[in-house]
Amino acid sequence: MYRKRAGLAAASVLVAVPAAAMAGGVAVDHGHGPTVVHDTAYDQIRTQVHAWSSEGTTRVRLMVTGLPPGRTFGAHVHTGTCGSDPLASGGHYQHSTDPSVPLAQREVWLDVTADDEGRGVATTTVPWAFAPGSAGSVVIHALPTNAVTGAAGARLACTTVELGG
Ligand SMILES: [Cu+2]
Repeated sequence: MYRKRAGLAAASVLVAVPAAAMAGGVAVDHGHGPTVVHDTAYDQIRTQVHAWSSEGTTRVRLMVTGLPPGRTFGAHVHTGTCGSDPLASGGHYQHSTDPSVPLAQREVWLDVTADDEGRGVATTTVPWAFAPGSAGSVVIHALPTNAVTGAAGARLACTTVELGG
Protein backbone atom coordinates (compact mmCIF):
# COMPACT_ATOMS: atom_id res chain seq x y z
CA MET A 1 0.00 0.00 0.00
CA TYR A 2 2.80 2.44 0.83
CA ARG A 3 3.93 2.21 -2.75
CA LYS A 4 0.68 3.50 -4.19
CA ARG A 5 1.68 7.16 -4.18
CA ALA A 6 4.86 6.50 -6.15
CA GLY A 7 2.89 4.45 -8.65
CA LEU A 8 0.42 7.21 -9.31
CA ALA A 9 3.20 9.74 -9.80
CA ALA A 10 4.84 7.54 -12.41
CA ALA A 11 1.56 6.97 -14.20
CA SER A 12 0.88 10.71 -14.32
CA VAL A 13 4.04 11.30 -16.32
CA LEU A 14 2.51 9.43 -19.24
CA VAL A 15 -0.41 11.85 -19.40
CA ALA A 16 1.80 14.45 -21.06
CA VAL A 17 1.37 12.78 -24.45
CA PRO A 18 -2.26 13.60 -25.36
CA ALA A 19 -1.94 17.39 -25.18
CA ALA A 20 0.47 17.38 -28.10
CA ALA A 21 -1.66 14.87 -29.98
CA MET A 22 -4.73 17.05 -29.55
CA ALA A 23 -3.00 19.95 -31.24
CA GLY A 24 -2.84 17.86 -34.38
CA GLY A 25 -6.60 17.42 -34.50
CA VAL A 26 -6.58 13.90 -33.14
CA ALA A 27 -9.63 12.74 -31.20
CA VAL A 28 -8.61 12.08 -27.60
CA ASP A 29 -10.62 10.49 -24.81
CA HIS A 30 -9.71 10.13 -21.15
CA GLY A 31 -11.04 8.25 -18.19
CA HIS A 32 -9.84 8.21 -14.61
CA GLY A 33 -11.07 5.73 -12.09
CA PRO A 34 -12.05 3.20 -11.33
CA THR A 35 -15.61 4.46 -11.56
CA VAL A 36 -16.88 1.36 -9.77
CA VAL A 37 -15.02 -1.43 -7.95
CA HIS A 38 -17.00 -4.66 -8.03
CA ASP A 39 -14.64 -6.69 -5.79
CA THR A 40 -13.66 -4.93 -2.57
CA ALA A 41 -10.31 -6.76 -2.56
CA TYR A 42 -9.36 -4.30 -5.34
CA ASP A 43 -10.49 -1.08 -3.66
CA GLN A 44 -6.94 0.27 -3.78
CA ILE A 45 -6.48 0.18 -7.55
CA ARG A 46 -6.41 3.35 -9.61
CA THR A 47 -6.88 3.52 -13.36
CA GLN A 48 -6.31 5.85 -16.24
CA VAL A 49 -7.53 5.29 -19.77
CA HIS A 50 -6.33 7.33 -22.72
CA ALA A 51 -7.37 6.87 -26.31
CA TRP A 52 -6.22 8.59 -29.46
CA SER A 53 -7.90 8.23 -32.81
CA SER A 54 -6.77 9.59 -36.14
CA GLU A 55 -7.35 8.66 -39.75
CA GLY A 56 -9.04 5.38 -38.97
CA THR A 57 -6.53 4.17 -36.42
CA THR A 58 -7.22 4.08 -32.70
CA ARG A 59 -4.80 3.57 -29.85
CA VAL A 60 -6.02 2.87 -26.32
CA ARG A 61 -3.84 2.80 -23.23
CA LEU A 62 -4.81 1.49 -19.81
CA MET A 63 -2.66 2.29 -16.79
CA VAL A 64 -3.38 0.63 -13.47
CA THR A 65 -1.73 0.99 -10.06
CA GLY A 66 -2.39 -0.87 -6.82
CA LEU A 67 -2.59 -4.36 -8.32
CA PRO A 68 -1.15 -7.48 -6.67
CA PRO A 69 2.37 -7.80 -8.15
CA GLY A 70 3.14 -10.38 -10.78
CA ARG A 71 -0.40 -11.22 -11.84
CA THR A 72 -2.05 -10.67 -15.21
CA PHE A 73 -5.56 -9.30 -15.46
CA GLY A 74 -7.75 -9.29 -18.54
CA ALA A 75 -9.13 -5.92 -19.57
CA HIS A 76 -11.28 -4.80 -22.46
CA VAL A 77 -13.28 -1.95 -23.86
CA HIS A 78 -16.95 -2.66 -23.12
CA THR A 79 -20.07 -1.20 -24.68
CA GLY A 80 -21.81 0.30 -21.65
CA THR A 81 -20.86 2.74 -18.92
CA CYS A 82 -20.09 1.46 -15.42
CA GLY A 83 -22.79 0.78 -12.86
CA SER A 84 -23.07 -0.88 -9.49
CA ASP A 85 -24.21 -4.03 -11.29
CA PRO A 86 -21.06 -5.52 -12.85
CA LEU A 87 -23.06 -6.33 -15.98
CA ALA A 88 -24.05 -2.69 -16.49
CA SER A 89 -20.94 -2.21 -18.62
CA GLY A 90 -22.36 -4.63 -21.18
CA GLY A 91 -20.38 -6.90 -23.44
CA HIS A 92 -17.13 -6.34 -25.26
CA TYR A 93 -17.14 -3.60 -27.85
CA GLN A 94 -16.87 -5.25 -31.26
CA HIS A 95 -15.93 -3.38 -34.38
CA SER A 96 -17.33 -6.24 -36.44
CA THR A 97 -18.93 -9.63 -35.90
CA ASP A 98 -17.05 -11.27 -38.76
CA PRO A 99 -15.98 -14.65 -37.32
CA SER A 100 -13.12 -14.92 -39.83
CA VAL A 101 -11.35 -12.06 -38.03
CA PRO A 102 -9.73 -13.00 -34.69
CA LEU A 103 -11.55 -11.51 -31.70
CA ALA A 104 -8.43 -9.66 -30.60
CA GLN A 105 -8.51 -7.66 -33.85
CA ARG A 106 -12.15 -6.60 -33.69
CA GLU A 107 -12.26 -5.89 -29.95
CA VAL A 108 -9.88 -3.86 -27.78
CA TRP A 109 -8.02 -6.02 -25.30
CA LEU A 110 -5.86 -4.34 -22.67
CA ASP A 111 -4.59 -7.14 -20.43
CA VAL A 112 -2.17 -5.78 -17.83
CA THR A 113 0.56 -7.60 -15.93
CA ALA A 114 1.44 -5.97 -12.62
CA ASP A 115 5.12 -5.23 -11.98
CA ASP A 116 6.85 -5.51 -8.60
CA GLU A 117 5.16 -2.29 -7.49
CA GLY A 118 1.71 -3.34 -8.63
CA ARG A 119 1.67 -1.19 -11.76
CA GLY A 120 0.51 -2.38 -15.14
CA VAL A 121 0.28 -0.63 -18.51
CA ALA A 122 -1.22 -1.94 -21.73
CA THR A 123 -1.48 -0.22 -25.10
CA THR A 124 -3.44 -1.59 -28.03
CA THR A 125 -3.75 -0.15 -31.52
CA VAL A 126 -6.53 -1.15 -33.89
CA PRO A 127 -7.08 -0.13 -37.55
CA TRP A 128 -10.53 1.34 -36.96
CA ALA A 129 -12.39 3.95 -34.93
CA PHE A 130 -15.08 3.47 -32.30
CA ALA A 131 -18.61 4.15 -33.44
CA PRO A 132 -19.72 7.22 -31.45
CA GLY A 133 -21.75 6.38 -28.37
CA SER A 134 -21.16 2.65 -28.51
CA ALA A 135 -18.08 2.14 -26.31
CA GLY A 136 -18.47 3.32 -22.73
CA SER A 137 -15.95 1.74 -20.40
CA VAL A 138 -12.83 -0.30 -19.73
CA VAL A 139 -13.39 -3.32 -17.49
CA ILE A 140 -10.64 -5.12 -15.57
CA HIS A 141 -11.22 -8.83 -15.01
CA ALA A 142 -9.84 -11.45 -12.62
CA LEU A 143 -8.07 -13.61 -15.23
CA PRO A 144 -6.03 -13.19 -18.42
CA THR A 145 -8.15 -13.00 -21.55
CA ASN A 146 -8.79 -16.31 -23.30
CA ALA A 147 -7.57 -15.68 -26.86
CA VAL A 148 -10.32 -17.80 -28.41
CA THR A 149 -13.38 -16.86 -26.38
CA GLY A 150 -12.42 -13.44 -25.04
CA ALA A 151 -13.53 -14.51 -21.56
CA ALA A 152 -11.52 -13.29 -18.57
CA GLY A 153 -13.45 -14.19 -15.47
CA ALA A 154 -15.14 -11.96 -12.93
CA ARG A 155 -15.37 -8.20 -13.40
CA LEU A 156 -13.22 -6.55 -10.72
CA ALA A 157 -13.43 -2.87 -11.59
CA CYS A 158 -14.83 -0.60 -14.27
CA THR A 159 -13.73 2.80 -15.56
CA THR A 160 -16.22 4.85 -17.53
CA VAL A 161 -14.74 6.46 -20.62
CA GLU A 162 -17.00 7.27 -23.53
CA LEU A 163 -14.73 6.40 -26.40
CA GLY A 164 -15.33 7.85 -29.80
CA GLY A 165 -17.39 10.74 -28.40
CU1 LIG B 1 -14.16 -7.50 -20.48
